[in-house]
Amino acid sequence: MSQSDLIEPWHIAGPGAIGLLLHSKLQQATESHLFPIMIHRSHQPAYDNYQVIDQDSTSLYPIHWFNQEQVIHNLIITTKSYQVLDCITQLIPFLSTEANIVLLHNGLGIQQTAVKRWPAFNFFAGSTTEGAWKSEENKVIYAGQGETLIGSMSSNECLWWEKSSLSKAGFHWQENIMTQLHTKVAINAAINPLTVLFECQNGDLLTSEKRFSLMKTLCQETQTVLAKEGYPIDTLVDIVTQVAQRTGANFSSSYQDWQHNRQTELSSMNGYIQSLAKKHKINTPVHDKVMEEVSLKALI
Ligand code: KPL
Repeated sequence: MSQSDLIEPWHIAGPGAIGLLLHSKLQQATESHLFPIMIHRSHQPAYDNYQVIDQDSTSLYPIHWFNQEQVIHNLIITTKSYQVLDCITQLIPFLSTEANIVLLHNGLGIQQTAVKRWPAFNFFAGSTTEGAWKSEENKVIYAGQGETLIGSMSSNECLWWEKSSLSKAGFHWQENIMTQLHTKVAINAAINPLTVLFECQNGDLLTSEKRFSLMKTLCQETQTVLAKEGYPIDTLVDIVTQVAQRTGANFSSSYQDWQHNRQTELSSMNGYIQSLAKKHKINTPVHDKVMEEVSLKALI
């Protein structure tokens, strides 16, 4: 991470629930000259503050919106995976030449494309288990505390991480973030499409023989593909079973996208596994069939 993290504010693109939650954490952690700046796609946001509501308190935060006049040295992107490349393209005129860019979306594939397309930027990838949703445009319900992990896509070091605004805001540095993200994508590829196909909660994948057996086959295919790619996971079925148990009452993010008529991020989950399979000339018939069936009911 270039040292501009210590002296320039972070910009956040994507004022969804996670974007606003991270904004609130950065704002709490930094001095006013480093307060984060929010970027709205339309550049005409309708609100200038928002509430974060958790179990025992409600806090109000002001928002400083990006007005296309500042140079962006540090950027966190919390949009959906399929919006990331367009988002960077639109911000190119405002980004400093060696900007730090943190990509914080579900799935994989987009991160690697971004690094190849814009080699001068310092790219970081991350993953968050924070649970938040919006009850209104500017009201965030903080439903479950989680962790936000960030790591570099080019080197494992970040010498001044402890002093950085991101660290002060409670984010954690993760060496080998790509290994972490491959395990996460393997879990998503086994759970997410099936919850859309069977219109069920995560835990319901464990209670029917048919669903569980499909989940197991997806895991086997993914394991073969990821081992070839250099990310071996020995016990994927066990890992996925534990996650489905732990998040049993959750509706997966893909299920929620489908329910709200939004595009899902399955192209960056199962689609990513399929693209690696193609590269290594491995057949993944169950991924292919599941994706074909999901695409008949949802925008993947
Ligand atoms: O990450 C998830 C998602 O829904 O995208 C899981 C782990 C499946 C939890 O719901």
